[in-house]
Amino acid sequence: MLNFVFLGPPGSGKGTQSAKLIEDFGFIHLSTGDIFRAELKSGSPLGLEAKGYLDSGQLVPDEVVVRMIEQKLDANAHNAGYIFDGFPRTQVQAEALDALLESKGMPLNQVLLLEVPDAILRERLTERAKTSGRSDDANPEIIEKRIRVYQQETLPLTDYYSKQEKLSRVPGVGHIDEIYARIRIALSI
Ligand code: B4P
Repeated sequence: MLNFVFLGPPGSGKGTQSAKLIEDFGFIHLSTGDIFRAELKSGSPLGLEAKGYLDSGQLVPDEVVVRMIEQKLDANAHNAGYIFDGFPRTQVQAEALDALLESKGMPLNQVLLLEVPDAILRERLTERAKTSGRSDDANPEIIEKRIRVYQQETLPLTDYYSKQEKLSRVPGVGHIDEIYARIRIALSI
């Protein structure tokens, strides 16, 4: 079992690379962004609660995110392991994930940081807006907000995971397959 976190700014390719890893290795994918968008689409109370945060590029409150992950982990006991994609995004979430995994006797093996310069993130998200229908991709101000929130709230987690000796930095610019090869080397799979 291999459990790891994908850390990276919005548009760094966390979802793109997760899809390839799932296909090849059968990991369970826990993408908090995907889950919120699915809940929103189904009109559930959780989706309605998250909507304002997603639309404005802000983070959904920690207690909501942690509660949701707790439920998904319980519902998904699995051997191959978990990809935590876009979670944790704050120190509170990182500590909650450590506690949750410890309570289940599951290790967090590694944390991969996908590094991509801001200018390329802006290009990718603006391009994705043409097909994704995502309101948070369609507005340049919201994109800037998401990048700022990442730098303020999420980037400090690199220190947290460096201290645990779990952080691997992966350059996230280049062809998707090239980046995938780097990730496989980093994970030794
Ligand atoms: P997420 O769904 O996590 O969205 P993301 O960061 O925009 O996407 P990702 O990095 O996965 O990029 P992708 O592979 O799609 O978050 C959305 C929102 O949900 C947040 O703003 C927040 O409100 C909320 N949320 C989520 N998790 C939360 C949490 N834990 N706590 C609180 N709030 C939370 O790639 C982007 C684009 O680039 C795609 O179009 C792709 O095709 C392209 N691309 C990828 N790799 C490429 C490459 N190598 N070259 C060229 N293009 C590439």
